[in-house]
Amino acid sequence: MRLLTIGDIHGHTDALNALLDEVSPSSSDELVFLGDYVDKGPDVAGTLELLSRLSQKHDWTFLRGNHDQMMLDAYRDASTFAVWDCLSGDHPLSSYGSGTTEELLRRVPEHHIRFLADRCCDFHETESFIFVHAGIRAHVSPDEEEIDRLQWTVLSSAAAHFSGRTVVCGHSSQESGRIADLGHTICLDTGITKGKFLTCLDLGDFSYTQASPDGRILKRGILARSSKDGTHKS
Ligand SMILES: [Mn+2]
Repeated sequence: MRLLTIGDIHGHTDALNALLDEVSPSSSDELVFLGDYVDKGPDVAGTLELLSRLSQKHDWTFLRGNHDQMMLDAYRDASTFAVWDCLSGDHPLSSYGSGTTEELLRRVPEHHIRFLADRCCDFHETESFIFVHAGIRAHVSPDEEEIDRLQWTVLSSAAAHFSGRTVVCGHSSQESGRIADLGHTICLDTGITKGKFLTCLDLGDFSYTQASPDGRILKRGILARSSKDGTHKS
């Protein structure tokens, strides 16, 4: 059994398909998706269709990112539409057809909304890791942390968690395309929206695989872990 995690997808279905083909996770693997499935990218409809299908077939974990939350809020409450509209990128729902974003939002299939609303969760824990979309305060347990902080915290404010566990997050886009490893925190948003990669990391041996926006496997490697106080370990 492997423990695998995949960073921010943002509608890049081709990259997601390429990664899944390459890594080939099964039901006996534990796979944690770090959230931000929607906005900014080309094929939100395809990504949500694929993830909702996988979520029915496998007992995997799907975190809800701030973009997923904003879209869901806009769907449920029109007064929050403007906030999402500001941050969602141009034509976030173009993969659902033509029309204004407001019109297309009404056309999103119910099972895509249900996936975001009911199947996704705000954090996930194992013995050694805490998975959140964006971050968590160092002295707070995940089940006591505010959802806004889990979804919006920036990596620059990350600090070693009191539990001693490593925090695994996405959200803070790494324009270098590289996994950010602070020792106590690993960030897997490797900049697919900026033409870089979607990344899958194996938290057993720290091997990783990266796919490009056009769905090619471009890179494989082993993450050389930093120690928890941030010093580099060879
Ligand atoms: Mn995010």
